[in-house]
Amino acid sequence: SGKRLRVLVDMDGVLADFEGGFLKKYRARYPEEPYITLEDRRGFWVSAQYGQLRRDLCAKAISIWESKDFFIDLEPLPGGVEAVKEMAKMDDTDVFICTSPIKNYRHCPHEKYAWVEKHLGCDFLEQVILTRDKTLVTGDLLIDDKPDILGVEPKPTWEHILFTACHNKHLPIGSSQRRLLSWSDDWRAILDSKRQ
Ligand code: BVP
Repeated sequence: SGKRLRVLVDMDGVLADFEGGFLKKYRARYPEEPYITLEDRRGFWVSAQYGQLRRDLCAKAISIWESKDFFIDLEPLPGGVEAVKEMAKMDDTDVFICTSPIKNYRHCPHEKYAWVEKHLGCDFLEQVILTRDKTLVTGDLLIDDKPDILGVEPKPTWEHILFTACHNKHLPIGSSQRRLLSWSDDWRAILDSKRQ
């Protein structure tokens, strides 16, 4: 079997429960304000949907993930940490965590590294890629819950596998786009389909 397989795995919404963590802390901080249940979430941007609910709720939503301890406190999504650890042990396979930090850098980049150390171990810190443009990163697969992954490179090397999340589960699946429904779904078959 030919060259090594390189898998890029997103963090928020794929390994870490951004949506659940957001809703819990938003409701605790703003108990009198309206909120959007995970069942009613539509669109990748939480801030945009809260802004549509009421104009001032956009800033209140942003205040949640800009707060200290938001990213480090995120719970792992079921099976994600186990899958990534297993993937990393497979022959001829390189796994990287590929995640976009928010532009307010006070806490987020630090806490993303701390989360990886806490849940995957300090050896895994070698595998972290923080970038606002994932199209510049080369790989065979990118497992990510964001439906549209755009950047300066018009032809990224990876195949985007859409990881199902509350905000994207109603989207019609594009002609050729493949999905991973959860970490209980057959991620090994998706990896095998890319091996030479
Ligand atoms: O750091 C996360 C949270 C943030 O964008 C980043 C998405 O990274 P990837 O999952 O693509 O790697 N984020 C920001 C906003 C609004 C900002 Br204004 C949002 O609504 N949702 C969201 O995830």
